[in-house]
Amino acid sequence: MCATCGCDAETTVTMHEPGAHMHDHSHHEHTHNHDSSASKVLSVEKDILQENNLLAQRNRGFFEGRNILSFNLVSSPGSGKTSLLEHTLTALKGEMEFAVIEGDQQTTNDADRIHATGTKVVQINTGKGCHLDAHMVLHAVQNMQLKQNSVLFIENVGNLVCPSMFDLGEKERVVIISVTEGDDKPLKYPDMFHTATVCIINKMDLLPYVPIDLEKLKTNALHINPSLKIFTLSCTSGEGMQQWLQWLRARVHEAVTI
Ligand SMILES: Nc1nc2c(ncn2[C@@H]2O[C@H](COP(=O)(O)OP(=O)(O)OP(=O)(O)O)[C@@H](O)[C@H]2O)c(=O)[nH]1
Ligand SMILES: [Mg+2]
Repeated sequence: MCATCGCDAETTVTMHEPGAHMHDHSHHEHTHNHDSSASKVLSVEKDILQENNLLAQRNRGFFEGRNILSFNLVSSPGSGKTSLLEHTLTALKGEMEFAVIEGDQQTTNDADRIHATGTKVVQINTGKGCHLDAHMVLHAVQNMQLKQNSVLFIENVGNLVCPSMFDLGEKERVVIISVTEGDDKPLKYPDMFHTATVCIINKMDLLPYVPIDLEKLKTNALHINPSLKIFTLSCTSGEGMQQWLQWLRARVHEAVTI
């Protein structure tokens, strides 16, 4: 259960009996009752998101004022966010100025990995929190002395649900999914794919070993969000990496006047 975002407030339990129709609402039971305590939970959630949106706007202004192109990297735990950053930062070193904000519940492991590439990095530990929010990012960037005309990557906490609700003020939201996660994930976690602008399908080197329909995964992602830009790559073998790097170069060129 999430301790900070109130995202359990609308939990529903759906029971499927053999032969029952999938969308039969008579089989839906809400785990909370509709009394005053439930409505309090909902209004707190609304307040949290409203406050977050205001701070996200502030971040957006901060980034735009300094011509900083910002990316929010989101995925399930372990899909390859840090691996993608390690490859990207190493490959494009010297071509452009980068900074990274790392979000994890605990440890500085990911910040250490980014630091090893020679990139400026700040680690945010969210404790029991399951996502980064705009306030955490605002606080981090105020202490980072980000350069004008630079690129900021924000690696969110590994979680395919809650980070979708929290705008950080980013320009691009990149959802990463690895082939080991199954082709139905965009349908089961639609908010993340709906709010993303880019989708990276990672761990393509494992494709021969896992029962997944890659075309179905792409079709499902595009069904949720037809404007998603999709890349297939492997951080391990390097296949497909050049297409991502080329797109990133072009995107930075378009957005950042160096
Ligand atoms: N086979 C294979 N393994 C990969 C690939 N990319 C990442 N991995 C491995 O997957 C594991 C998780 O990678 P990370 O980059 O730490 O994933 P993450 O999304 O940053 O994880 P969290 O920050 O914990 O959510 C590591 O053991 C990586 O070596 C890939 O393309 N192929
Ligand atoms: Mg990571």
